[in-house]
Amino acid sequence: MTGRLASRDGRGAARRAATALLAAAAVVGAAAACTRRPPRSHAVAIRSFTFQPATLTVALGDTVVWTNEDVVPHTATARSGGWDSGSLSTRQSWRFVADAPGHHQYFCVFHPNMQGAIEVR
Ligand SMILES: [Cu+2]
Repeated sequence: MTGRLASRDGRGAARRAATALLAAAAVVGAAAACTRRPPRSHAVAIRSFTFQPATLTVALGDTVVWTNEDVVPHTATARSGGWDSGSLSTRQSWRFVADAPGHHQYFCVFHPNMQGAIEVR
């Protein structure tokens, strides 16, 4: 009687362990199937005549949002000519969706010494 009960408990424990293993395998499988993360948004502050951060690495599909925190207008303008925020006044924002991989160097047309770079991977 005691032996049979112990044996039955043993089978139950084995079944529970097997269930736990299957659950763990399902979690690992789900993680592997979901390697692409949803798009993110990255903020670049234009502050004290600098882009902060000056360099940024983002994933394809991510958005970069520049916000002018200075009291004078600035731009975020690609050296390639591919994109341009136009003049951003105080507290104005402009967003860019990183839709092509590559290295984007940009600057402010009003203050060309203001420079930044976006790396899209
Ligand atoms: Cu500027």
